[in-house]
Amino acid sequence: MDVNITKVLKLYLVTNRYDYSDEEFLGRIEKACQNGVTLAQLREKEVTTHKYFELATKVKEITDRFRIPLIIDDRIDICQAVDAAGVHIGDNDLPISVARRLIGPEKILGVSAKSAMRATQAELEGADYLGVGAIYPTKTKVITKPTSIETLKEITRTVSIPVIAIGGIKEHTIHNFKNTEINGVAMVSEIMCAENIADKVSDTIKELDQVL
Ligand code: TZP
Ligand code: MG
Repeated sequence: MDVNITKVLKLYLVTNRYDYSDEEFLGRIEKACQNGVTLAQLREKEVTTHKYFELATKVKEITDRFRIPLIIDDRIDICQAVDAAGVHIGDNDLPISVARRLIGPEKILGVSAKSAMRATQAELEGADYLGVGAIYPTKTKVITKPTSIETLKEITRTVSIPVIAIGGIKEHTIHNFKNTEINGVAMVSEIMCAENIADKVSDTIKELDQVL
C-alpha cells in the first residue's frame, strides 16, 4: 500500500448516482476531488458488472488526476479490473480473510463494523480501516442499523487501525465527533447532492481540521 491510510481517510466521498446522468455524476465527483476530498469510493448496488466496470474506469480517470485513491464497494473483481486502490466490504460480502487473500497485501481493505467485536475480528483478519455507522439516520439507500457515538468510541478505543464514521453526517454535525478518535468521516448525500460542491467540501474540511 503506497498510501498513508491514516491521512487519506479525512474526508471520504462515497458516491451515489441518484437520478444524475453519467455526465452530471462524474462532474460532481470531479468537483469534490478538485476541492479536497481525500479518498473516494464508487458504491453501486444495482448495476450490471459491465456498467460497474465502465463507471469504475471513468471514476478512476478522475481520481487518478487528483491523486486520490479509489475504493470499490463490494466487488473485488471490479477493483482488480480497474486497478483501484482497494475494496470496501460489509457483513454480506466475502469473509474478511478471504477478501484479503484475494486482493493481496498491497490493496486497501475497508470493512464495515457496527460493534467492537466485529471491529476486532476485522483488524485480526486484515482490514486496513473500519467504517462505522450509520451514526445518524440516513436517506441514502443502505441496509444498516444505527450505531451510537458511544459504540464508535468503544471501537476506536479497541482497535489500532484507523476508523471513519458514516451515515447521515453533515458539515454541521462534524463537531459532534470531537474526542471520538476517528480518522475521518464518509459522506454520500451531503457532498453528492450539495448545491455548491466546492464550498461544501472546503467548508467540511475546515470543520474537520477543528475536530480531528
Ligand atoms: N453505510 C452506512 S450509512 C451509509 C453507508 C453506505 C450511507 C450514508 O449516506 P449519507 O447520505 O452520508 O447519510
Ligand atoms: Mg458491501
